Amino acid sequence: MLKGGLIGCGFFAHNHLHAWQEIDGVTITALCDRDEARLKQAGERFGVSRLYTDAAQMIARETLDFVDIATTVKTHRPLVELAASAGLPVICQKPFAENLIDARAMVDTCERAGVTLMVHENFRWQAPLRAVRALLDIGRIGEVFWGRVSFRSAYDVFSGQPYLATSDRFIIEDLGIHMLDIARFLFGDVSHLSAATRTVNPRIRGEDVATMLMVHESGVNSICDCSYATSLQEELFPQTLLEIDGSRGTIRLSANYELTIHSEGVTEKHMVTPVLHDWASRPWHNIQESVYNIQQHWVACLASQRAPETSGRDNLKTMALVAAAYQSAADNLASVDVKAV
Ligand code: NAD
Ligand code: 89V
Repeated sequence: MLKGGLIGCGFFAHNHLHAWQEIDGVTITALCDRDEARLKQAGERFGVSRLYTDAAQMIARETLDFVDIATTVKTHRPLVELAASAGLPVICQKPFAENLIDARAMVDTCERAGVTLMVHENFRWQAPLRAVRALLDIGRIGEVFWGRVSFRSAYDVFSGQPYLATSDRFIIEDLGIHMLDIARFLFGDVSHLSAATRTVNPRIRGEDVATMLMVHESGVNSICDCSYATSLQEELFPQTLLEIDGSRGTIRLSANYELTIHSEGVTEKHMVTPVLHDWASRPWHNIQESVYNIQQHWVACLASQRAPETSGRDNLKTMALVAAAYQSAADNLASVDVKAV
């Protein structure tokens, strides 16, 4: 049985903890949070009695097989480095780092220490997105030449995650990062990117609308568009919609998980509704299912000594897209050579 220690018992960590409880071969034996009330509440809710307000103490006193970091971004680098210095495999929530310098340093530190590092970049683990990727892999629509990854909503994310309203950077760093990672997952790595941003909601500090245009190394052209200022007749939070055009047809992932495949003149429709785990709640169940999926993948990777799909090194490429998007938006939609970022 793998023993994990979780650092950061806030809003999102409860999803990690529920998922760990459901996955075979793993158990969370210790929790850490600087906030004693949150720590105690999580300990009671998940039946964990080894509680720490200091991560270094937890790592020194416990016998752990890995560390799961679910704090916000500013603490990621010191905590990842702490785990690596103790020789422990480590999971780190997204956004992995505030900048590429920190991100590269964290990857180097873990590689030097010989510890596995996975970024908890879970959106690509959503079942509907995996279903689309499987169709692309078998060539259902021929050679893909165009794609769109879209997330448009007016959901009040700030009530659960108040820090999102006060950070200088908002939607690209928090949500666009998922969209960019999905674009990489579906269409491959990116050579050039241009972006434009807007701040529509006057009560927040960062940008809440972003549109990114990419040229992928595969030749695919794609658009990632995201907004938290878009009030639709039907609120679709937190669904990611897809449009993909290929030489033999098209794939659309539309509202409420309706998948349409139009290939060689024949149209098929399927529902690819996410599983509702018994601890999950709508509309978050889509994300909650992906948390379970990525953590199950982590356990399988540790067992087979495989690099996780969203390893730290892999995530540097998604981080580079985030940096390129802010760079382009600040420079009037300039085309950014992603390798030079
Ligand atoms: P939060 O502020 O609710 O929780 C973070 C917790 O970490 C707090 O309780 C805080 O006291 C604790 N903490 C901070 N530094 C610490 C340290 N050095 N040692 C111990 N405890 C420490 O934040 P949240 O909303 O749960 O977000 C956490 C992370 O999860 C963020 O990076 C966010 O972007 C990410 N997130 C991911 C998803 C997803 O789907 N992948 C969804 C929501 C949030
Ligand atoms: O997944 C996330 O990172 C979240 C949310 C989907 C709410 O933007 O912050």
